[in-house]
Amino acid sequence: MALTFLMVKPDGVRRGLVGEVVRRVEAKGLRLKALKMMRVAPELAAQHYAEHRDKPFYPELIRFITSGPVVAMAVEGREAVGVVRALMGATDPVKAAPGTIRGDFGLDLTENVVHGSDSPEAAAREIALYFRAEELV
Ligand code: 3AN
Repeated sequence: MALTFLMVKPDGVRRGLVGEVVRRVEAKGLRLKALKMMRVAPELAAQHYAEHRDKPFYPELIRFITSGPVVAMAVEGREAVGVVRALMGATDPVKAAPGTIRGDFGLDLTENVVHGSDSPEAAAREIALYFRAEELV
């Protein structure tokens, strides 16, 4: 079974969309292996977004992800990485198809409700950043 990392970002938590995101994940048939609400410290944010360090939007990314509580999840299922990306929709909510999380609930490119790993390698790295092994059930 494949594993992926999914986060409801601060805008999604603020707007009360945690239940909606979890509902869609579970309704699809994916299984929650871990879930917690937490704040992302600046050091963790820098590790999470290391690949974007040189992008012009990096400071905004760090400011936003540390701006309020998030809900982090480890999600298991067949082809979980691609399935969760499909549930999320395109990075830019303007382009995200209706029926996807970003398509239904977002308009802003930075405040785009959710984050999901983009490869199995990223998923393993991100799950290890956010969870200790004994937190995965
Ligand atoms: P995704 O979250 O779909 O994997 P990435 O990994 O390319 O997208 O980008 C990480 C985050 O950076 C996005 N979720 C989005 O919030 C932000 N982002 C990506 N591209 C831009 C951009 N051109 N301008 C502002 N923010 C961006």
